[in-house]
Amino acid sequence: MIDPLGRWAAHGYKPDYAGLLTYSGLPYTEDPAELEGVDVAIVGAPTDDLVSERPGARYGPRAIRAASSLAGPHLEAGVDALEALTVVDFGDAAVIPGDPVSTQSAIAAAVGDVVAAGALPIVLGGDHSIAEPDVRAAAAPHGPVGLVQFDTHTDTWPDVLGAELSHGTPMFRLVEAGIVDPERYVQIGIRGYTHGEEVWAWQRERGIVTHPMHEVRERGIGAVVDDAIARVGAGPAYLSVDVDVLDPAFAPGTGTPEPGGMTSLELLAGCRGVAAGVELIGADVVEVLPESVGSRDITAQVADRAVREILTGIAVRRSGK
Ligand SMILES: [Mn+2]
Repeated sequence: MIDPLGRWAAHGYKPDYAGLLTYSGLPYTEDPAELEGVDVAIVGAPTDDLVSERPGARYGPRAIRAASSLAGPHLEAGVDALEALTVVDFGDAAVIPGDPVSTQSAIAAAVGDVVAAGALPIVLGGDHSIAEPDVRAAAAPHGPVGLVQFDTHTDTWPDVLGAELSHGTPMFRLVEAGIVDPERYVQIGIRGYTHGEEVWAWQRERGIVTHPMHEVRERGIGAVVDDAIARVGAGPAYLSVDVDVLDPAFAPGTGTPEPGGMTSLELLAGCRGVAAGVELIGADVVEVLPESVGSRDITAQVADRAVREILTGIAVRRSGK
C-alpha cells in the first residue's frame, strides 16, 4: 500500500496538487491481497472505444481523481465517509486501447478482485459500456441484482448501428443475460428524442420502471428516489450514474449532452439517497469528458462529488443513522 501523504506525513495532509495522484489522497494499491479489511475500493476504467458520439471518457478517471476533494465531514449527513469507511484507490483496470473485448475482461477482473476481497467497488468511467463488466463482476456472488440508473438515455438498445457492444447497449445486455432483475431496475432522469416505441415496449414487457426527467421536475428528486428505493426493495443492488443526466450547464463535458437535465444538487442528493436506501453492492460514475469544449474540470468536479455522496450514503447506512 502506498500512502500518498509521503513526504507530508508529519502534517497529516498534503497540498491537493502535489504528490501522487490518487482518489481524494487515499492510499493506493494494485495488489488484491492488500484489499483485506477494505470497505470500498475505487477502480478506474479509462476507456471510450465504444462511444457512438463524442470520445474522451478515457480521460475521466484521472480527471475525477484530480478534481477529488480531501476527506472531511459531510455537513448535511453529519458523517465523514472517508473516516467511517476504509477506502482505497485500487488504480486503473489494465485497459487495451482498440480492443474493447480485452478491456471489458480487464475491468471485470479488477472489479472481481475487489468483490472477492469482500469490498464494494466504485468504478470511475470511462464510457457507459463499462457498466456491463462492472455489474457482471459485482453481481457474480449474488445472482440477479437490482439496478438504479441515473441517465438521460436508457442504454437498453439491442444495438447501435448494428454494434451490439456499445455504450448504448449495456443495460439491454445485462437484463438479457439475467444479471440485472428487470423488476428491480429503475431509471431516473431519462429525456430527449432518442427513445422509440420499441425501447419502451421491450422495457414494459420486463417491468422496468422509468422516472423521466419531467417527472423529476414535477415531483422533486426526493419523491422519485423514495419510489426507486421502494421498487428495488431488499436485496443486492447496483448504482450506475451517467453524468449526462445532468444539464450540460452543470456537466458540459460528456459524450451525448442533452439540455433540460438535473442540477448538481438534484443528482448529488439522489446519489446519497440511493446509496443510503438500498443494499449497495457496487457503483459507477461514467461519461466524464474532461477535455470537451467548456468542460475542463467542471464535469470532473461534479462526478467526484457524486462519488463522495455515494460513499456518504454507504457510511450513513452502515452507521444505522
Ligand atoms: Mn448512459
